[in-house]
Amino acid sequence: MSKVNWFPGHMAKALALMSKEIKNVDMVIYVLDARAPFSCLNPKFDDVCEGKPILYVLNKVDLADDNISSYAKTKLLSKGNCDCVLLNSVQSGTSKIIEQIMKRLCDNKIQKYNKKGLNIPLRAMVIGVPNCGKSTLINNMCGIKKAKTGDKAGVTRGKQWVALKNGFELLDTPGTLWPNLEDQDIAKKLLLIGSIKDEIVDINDLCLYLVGLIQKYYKDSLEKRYNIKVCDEALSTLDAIAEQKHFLIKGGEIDYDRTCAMVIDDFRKGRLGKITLDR
Ligand SMILES: Nc1nc2c(ncn2[C@@H]2O[C@H](COP(=O)(O)OP(=O)(O)OP(=O)(O)O)[C@@H](O)[C@H]2O)c(=O)[nH]1
Ligand SMILES: [Mg+2]
Repeated sequence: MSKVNWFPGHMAKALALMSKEIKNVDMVIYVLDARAPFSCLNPKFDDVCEGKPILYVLNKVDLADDNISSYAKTKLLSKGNCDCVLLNSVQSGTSKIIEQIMKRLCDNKIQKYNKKGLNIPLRAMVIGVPNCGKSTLINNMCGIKKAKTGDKAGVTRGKQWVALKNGFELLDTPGTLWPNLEDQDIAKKLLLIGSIKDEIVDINDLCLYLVGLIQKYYKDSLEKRYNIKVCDEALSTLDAIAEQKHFLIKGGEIDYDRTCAMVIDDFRKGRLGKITLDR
C-alpha cells in the first residue's frame, strides 16, 4: 500500500483554532475511538491541551473489545490530571456521568470562582481525530441534536459552542490528524475506523491488513460470520471468504474489490463482533 500521509489544510487551521481557544476553557474532553484507542492519540494534542485537566472518553465501546477498553482506561489514567470513561454515545443518556466528572476535574477552578462570588459556567473543549464521535457525544450530553454528525471523516468544520441545560458550555471542534503520520500501522487503523478518508488508498491492501489482524486475535469471529476456516495467510482467508460468498468474476476469478469492501464494511458496522485493532 502506498504511504498514507493525510493532513489537509483545514486540519492545520483547526489545530491553530484549538490552540487559541484553549485559553477560554477549563478542561478538555478528549474523545478516542475504543476500537483503536492508542492510534487515536494525536501527538499534536499534547501541545494543544497545555496542562488542562483531561477527560478521556473511550467512545464506541459497543463496537470494541471490552478487555482492551479496560486496559486502555488504566493506561490513560496513568497520565495523571485526568479521568476516563467508557461510553456508547449513540445510546441516549449514557453521558450523564460526565457532568460529575467535569465538576471533580475542575474543582479548584469552581472553588476559586465561588470565593469571588462569580457564577461562571464550566467550559470544555471537545477534541479527537475525525469520526471518533465528538459531535455525537455533545448531542448526547445536550439531550437533543445540536451538532452535525455523520459516518465519515470531516463532518464538523469550524468551531461550534453548545450550551448544556446546567449551564456548562462545550466547544465542538473539527476532527484533526497530525502532519508526518509516519507509523503506517497507525495510518491503516485510522483508515479502518474511518478517521482518514479511504478514497485515497487501495482498499484491497487495507482489507488484507484487517483480515491479518482479526485472524490473529479474533479468529472465531471470521469463521462464524463467513462460515470458513481461517488460513495461515490472510490472502488465503480472503479467498475462502470470497468463495463461500460466491463473489467471483468472469472465468471464476475472485472479485477482490467486492469481497474487501464487504469485509471492511462488516468490521465498521460491528457485524464481526466487538473488535479492537490496538494492543
Ligand atoms: N456504534 C457507535 N457509533 C457511534 C458512537 N459515537 C458516534 N458514533 C457514530 O460515529 C459516526 C461519527 O460521529 P460524529 O459524532 O460525526 O464524529 P465526529 O468526531 O464529530 O467527526 P468529525 O466532525 O468528522 O471529526 C456517526 O455515524 C455516529 O453515529 C458510539 O458510541 N457507538
Ligand atoms: Mg463532528
